[in-house]
Order: sequence, then C-alpha cells, then structure tokens
Amino acid sequence: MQALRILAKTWWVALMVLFCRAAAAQGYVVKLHDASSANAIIHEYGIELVDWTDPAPFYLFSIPPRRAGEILDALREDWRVDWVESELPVDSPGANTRSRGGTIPVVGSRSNLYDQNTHMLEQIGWDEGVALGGPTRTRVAILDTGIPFEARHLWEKSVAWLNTVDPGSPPIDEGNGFDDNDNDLIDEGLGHGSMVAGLIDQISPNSELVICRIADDEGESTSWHLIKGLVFSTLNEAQVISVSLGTPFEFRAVSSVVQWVLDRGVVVVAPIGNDSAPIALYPSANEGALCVSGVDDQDHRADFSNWSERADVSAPATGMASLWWDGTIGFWEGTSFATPLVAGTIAVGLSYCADLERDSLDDLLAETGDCIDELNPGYEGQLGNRLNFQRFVMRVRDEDDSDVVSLTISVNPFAIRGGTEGVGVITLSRPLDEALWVYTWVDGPGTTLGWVMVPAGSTRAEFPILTEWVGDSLGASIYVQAGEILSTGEFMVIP
Ligand SMILES: [Ca+2]
Ligand SMILES: [Ca+2]
Ligand SMILES: [Ca+2]
Repeated sequence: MQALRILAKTWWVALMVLFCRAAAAQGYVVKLHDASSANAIIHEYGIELVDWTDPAPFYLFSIPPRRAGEILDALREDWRVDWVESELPVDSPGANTRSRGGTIPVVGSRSNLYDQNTHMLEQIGWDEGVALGGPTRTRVAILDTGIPFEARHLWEKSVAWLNTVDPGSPPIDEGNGFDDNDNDLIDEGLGHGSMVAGLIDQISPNSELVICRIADDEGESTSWHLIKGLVFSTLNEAQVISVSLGTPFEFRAVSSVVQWVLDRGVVVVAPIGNDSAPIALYPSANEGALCVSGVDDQDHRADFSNWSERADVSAPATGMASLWWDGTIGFWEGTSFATPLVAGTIAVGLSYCADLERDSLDDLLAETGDCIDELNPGYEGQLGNRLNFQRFVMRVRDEDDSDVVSLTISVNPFAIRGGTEGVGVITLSRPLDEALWVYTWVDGPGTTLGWVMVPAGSTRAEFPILTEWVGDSLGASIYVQAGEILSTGEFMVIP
C-alpha cells in the first residue's frame, strides 16, 4: 500500500510538472532599435522582461503561451523592435563524441600536458619561446562549461567570469550526476570547457582569461546564453573569443550578436561541427567569424569533422590531451578542441601586435597555414589550410611597425620539472642591429642576477634559474643612457 501511494504521488507530481512545463511562459529574444523603449514595451504588452544586455540592445522577454501568437504578431509590426525570435538551443558539438578522463594529475603543472601533446604541437609548428614572447598579454574569452575548481593556475589568470547556467556561482565545470536532457548519457558535456581552457593555456600561456559558463553539464546552451557570454566577454575587453558551441540553423539572435561583437574588433573562433557532413555550424558559419575544421594527426580530415567552403583553417581535432574537469588529464576528440588551438594562436599573434587588422585574419591564417588539399582528395578547399603557429605569429609580428623595443620575461614551462634548474627566457619585441645587455633580478629588484645578452639580430636569450625561486618574482629591464629604464618585465616563477 505504501509503495502504491508513493507511486501514485510520484505520478501526480510528474503530471503537475508536465502541466507546468506546458503552461510555462516561453522566452523570446528581442533586439530593440533603442534601449529606452524597453520599459514602454513591457507595459504596453503586459509581458515580463527576464534579462537584458546593457549596453548591447538584446532583451529576453517572457510571454505567456496563450497570448504568444497575438503578442508576437504585434511585436513584429512594432517600429521599436528590430526582430523577435524564440530562445533556441545551441549545443557543444563535442558532447556526443568519444571522451574520457584520465588518471594523470595535471593541475599545477602543465608539463605533463606538453609531454602528451608533443606530436600535436609539432604538427602545428608551436614554439614555446614564441608563445611566451609577445610584449603584451592578450585577453581570451572561453564560452563553454567552465573550468575545474582545482585549476588554480587558470583562476589566477582569469580577469572576469560569468555563469549563466547557475547565476551567481563561479563558472566551475561540474556535473550533477543526472541525465537532464534524457538522451541516456549522463553529464556528457562535463569536462568540455576544461579541455578547451587547458588547450588555450597550452598554446598561449601568457594570455589572460575571461571564463563564461554558458553551457550546462549536458553540453546544452541557448541563443540567449550565447548572447550573454559574447556581450560579457566583449564588455570585459576580450580580444579573442573561443566558442566551442554550434547549431546547424541560422538564428537571428546568433548572427546579430556575432555581428555586434565583430563590429567591436573582437575575434570570434568557432568549430565547423562533428556531423561528418558538408555543412558549417553557426556561429562558425557567420560572416566574419573564423570557422575551424578538424584533422587527425596526419592532416587527413578527422572522420567526424564537417567540411564546407566556409572553413577558414583546420587544426588537429584528435589524439590531444588537455585539462579534465577533475584536475587530471582528459582525452577527447572533436572540432571543439581544434578551435582553441586556433584561438590560442591568434592570441599569441595579438600579443606581438595588438592592433592587428582583424578583417584580414582569415587571409593571414590561410596564407601562413599548410595546404592539405593533396592529403584530402574530395575535400579540396573545404577544410582550410592547416594552422601553422610559428609562421602565423611571425607574420603577425612583422606587421608591428613600432620602433620602440620592449621585452618580456618568462620561464620555460618545459624546463622546471622537479630538477634543480629551470630556464628563464627573455624575448624582445623586435630584433636589434646590435647586441643588447638586459639586467635581471629575482625576488623584487632585490637580488641582482646579472646581465644577459640578447645577440644582434635575435629576439631571444635564455639564462639558468633555480627552482628555489618558485614563488618569487623574476624580472628583467632594458636600460638606456643615464640609468633610465626603457622597458621592464616581471614573471612569477610557478612550479
Ligand atoms: Ca544527457
Ligand atoms: Ca546533468
Ligand atoms: Ca569565416
């Protein structure tokens, strides 16, 4: 009897939930011509304003279903409304591809990841000296499922964060153990954002981060969450946005907000999709966005990657390791993970030349990439050239016409791994005709290390450092005549 009662009660609750769902007001995304008309619209139509993006002109209204038809017709005719569209789903293309976590701890030390990814890094021509060398730090936004709670090194680089899945909480990549979307996969999006963030951090270790958790643990998001993340990242001065989400349909909300972001000089990088089909998902297919296709470790199209003439560039999408949500190493495949390789490469490029012309980025990626058409018969011109990190960054650096030389100092992440010595790296913003002596210190300008010479025609010098300096600040300065400092750089030595 008890069991029956519980069953009956459960059945009644389930029916109520279904009923409430059916009756629940639907969200509509609206773009207004003028923000000042929002209040008048709410009152005139008797609808609820759920959320908005000041100063961007996007609004989320809630409209009761029984009046939706009539109100939508009127809104579409309203001269104050640019367009109105239902809040629509946008998902992580990776969420249903093969994934697994690992057992190798990676938090606190990137070197395990570099070891795992040796082939991938060689394939794209990555170079750590170049990656660490730009004189400015680029700000990269990651729109995904968040980052691991344990990843202190990423939180320390994060200058702003947003969580639209669980508003008010930090954007932690975590799962609830339930199959919320009823597809027989539990938390299939979990770890997706950690993987993307880990790859950005490997490719572009000096970048600052803006972290937006806009997709849930099932890898699901909506056009409104995407709007929130893109606007937030732009307002927080992200220069590059890596967004590993996609939909096969062209939504006005997505096209419109992507254009709003591009108009502000921000670079949007997105995956082509994993359907093994001749289509590019949006936002990668949006005009002005950079569309990334996926190749395997031999530069053949990854068997799941889509292809399209919209593809701007291809990058490895298989067999790479990154950060997993629980702080170990994760392995996952998908164009979602080719995307951060491109976003990270552009971030390094911008660290050498922050005012690079954004409109020509697709041409620069094509021009500096490696042609893989011969390896991919039948897909010629539909994957893009394969990303070449070093050639791209060097080409961007040549665009920088500033005369002043500046320096950065960093620690080679390959070098500090349990031994007693590491390698400090000094990189100049441009080569000089004569050798340059750079003054170095540790622990504030307290302890002089000595002078390090950057040879004529070179931009780089290395010097030994001790692991007992972990936690200390390592610094370098270029002096000009009369002891005046022209440029100085500092770097915290972390394990
Ligand atoms: Ca699921
Ligand atoms: Ca879940
Ligand atoms: Ca494009």
